[in-house]
Amino acid sequence: MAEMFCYQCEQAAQGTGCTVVGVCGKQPDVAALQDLIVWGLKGLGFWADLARKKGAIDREIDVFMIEALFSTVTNVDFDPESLGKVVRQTAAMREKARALFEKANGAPFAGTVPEGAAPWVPKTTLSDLVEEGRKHPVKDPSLDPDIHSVQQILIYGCKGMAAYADHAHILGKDDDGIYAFIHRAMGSTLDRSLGLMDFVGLAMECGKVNIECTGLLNQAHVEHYQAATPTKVNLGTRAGKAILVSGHDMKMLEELLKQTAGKGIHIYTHVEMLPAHGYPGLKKYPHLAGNYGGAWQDQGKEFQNFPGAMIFNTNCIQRPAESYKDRLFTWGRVKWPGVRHIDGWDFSAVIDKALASPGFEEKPGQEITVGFGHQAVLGVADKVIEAVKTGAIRRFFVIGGCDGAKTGRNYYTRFAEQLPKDTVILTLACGKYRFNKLQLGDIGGIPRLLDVGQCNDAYSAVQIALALAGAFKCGVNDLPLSIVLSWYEQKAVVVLLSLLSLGIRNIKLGPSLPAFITPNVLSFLVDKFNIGPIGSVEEDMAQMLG
Ligand code: SF4
Ligand code: SF3
Repeated sequence: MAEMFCYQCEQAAQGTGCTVVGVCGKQPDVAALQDLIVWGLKGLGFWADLARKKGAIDREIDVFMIEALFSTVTNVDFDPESLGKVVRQTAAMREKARALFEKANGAPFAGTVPEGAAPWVPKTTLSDLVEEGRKHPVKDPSLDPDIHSVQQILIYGCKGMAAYADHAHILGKDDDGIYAFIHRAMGSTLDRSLGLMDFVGLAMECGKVNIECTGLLNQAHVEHYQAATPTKVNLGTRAGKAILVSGHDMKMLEELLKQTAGKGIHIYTHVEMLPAHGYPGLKKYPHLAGNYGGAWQDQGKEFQNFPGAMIFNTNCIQRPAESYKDRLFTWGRVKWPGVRHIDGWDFSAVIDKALASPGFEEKPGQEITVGFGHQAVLGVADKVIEAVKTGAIRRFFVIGGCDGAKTGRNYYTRFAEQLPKDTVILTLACGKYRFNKLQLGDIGGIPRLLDVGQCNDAYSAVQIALALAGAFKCGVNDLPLSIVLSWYEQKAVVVLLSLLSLGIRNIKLGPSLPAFITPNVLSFLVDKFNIGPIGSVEEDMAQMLG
C-alpha cells in the first residue's frame, strides 16, 4: 500500500499523485491527518447545513470550517501536532453542529445519516489519528471516477475559497452565503443520491460564490486601506534592519508595520504580498521598503541571503534550510515543525530577531509598478476604450495564476516577451514573477503590463472585463481578450471555477492539466468551455491574435 496519496496540486508526482512523500515536502503522517480533517469536515458540513436550513447558525463553526480547510491547502500546514489539534476540533465542531441542528429541529435527524457524518470520537494519540486518517484516503474507489473527479474539484475549490474567506474574516467581513455554500458543498460529497451533473452544478456554484467571496475581500481591503493606486515598488534594499513578509494577509502586514514603526526596521514584501505597496493605507508607512526576492519556489536560496527575520502568513512555505530556520516565523494557518509560530498579533519575537540580525546595506534596485486594480484601471476607462477603438490596443491578455518549479513555466515568460507591442497584459497572482520585471513600455500612457494584484484580485480582472464588455455592448467572450492561466494550488482551482461560472471560454491552462480531472470530465470542460492546455507559445499566440 502506498504511504500516502495526494494529487491536489500541480506538483503531483509523475502527474498522477504523490504516493511516497509530497513533492511539496508533505510527509505521509501529515497527508493522513489532512485526509482525516477533510473527511471530518464533510460530516461537519452535513450537520451545519441541516442546522442552517432550520435557521440555526453558529459563527464559531463557520469560521472553524474555513480555517480547517485552509490548513489543508498546499504549502500551508506541515506540522503533525497542529494538524492533530485540528482533527480533534473538527470532531468537536461536528458534534456542536449536530447538537445545533437537533436543538433547532426539536428532534434528532429523521433521515439516514451518511456514514461520514456519524458520531465520531477521534483516537487519543497522534499515531492513532494518523492510522485513522489512512482509512479515509482522498481516493474513494466505491465512487464513480467522474463523480469523484468533480467532487475533488469542488473540495479543492472550497479550500481555495476558504483561504479568501479567512482573509476577509480577519478584516472583519463575513458573509453568511459563503459559509452556507461551503457547508452545503462539503456535506453534499456524502450524498450518494447526487449524480455527476449535480456536482458539476455545485462546482460552478462554487466559482460563482467565490466571485462574491473575493469581492468581499476586495471590499475589506478597500475599506481598510483604500483602493490600490499605481505605485512604484523598489526591488533593492535600504540600509537597516529588515523583516520579510510572505503570503497574502494584509492585516498581518499592517499590524507588523504598526509595531515596527520608528524602530529602524524596514519591511519587505515577498511574492503575493507585493500588491500591498499599492494600498494607500499600507504605503503610508515609510518603512514599507520594497519587494524582495523572486517567486515562492526560490525561497530556499533567497532566504539564506535575507539578513533579517522572515514570516509567512499563508502559503507557500517550503522546507526551511537550517541556515535560516531560526530567523523564520509562521503566522495564521501556516505551520512548520520547529519553526516558531506567532499566535495572535504580538510580533515582538519577530522584531527582536530582526534587531539581532545584521540587516541590509543600501542598494537601490529596479522599480516596478503595482496597483492596477479595477478601481485604478476603470478610472482611466475612457482612455482604454478609446485606445481599443482606434486600434492602438489590439488585444488584452490576462496572464495570471500561480508560479511553480516546473521548467515548462518559462512558457509564461516567453509569452509575455513575445506579445506584439499593441497588446496589454493584465496580470495577477504569483505567476507574474515570470515576467513582471520586463520593461514592456506603454501604449499612449497606458502601461503594457498592468499588475492587478493578488490571486484573489482575479475579482478585479473580472470587473475590468465586465466593464469593457459593457462599454462595447458585447459579452466577455466577444472582447479582444484572451486568458492564459498558470495553476499550482487550490486557490487557482477556485479562480478557474469563477471564470467558468461566468461562461468564459477558450482559457488556456498550464503548465499541465490537473491529475484529479478524469478524461471524461476534461472532455466535458473542452466541449462546454473550449478550455485547453497550453501548447507552443507561437501557436497559442497566433491562435489568440486571430
Ligand atoms: Fe504532492 Fe501537491 Fe499533494 Fe504536496 S500538495 S503532496 S506536492 S500533490
Ligand atoms: Fe502563489 Fe503559492 Fe498560488 Fe495567490 S503564493 S498564488 S502559488
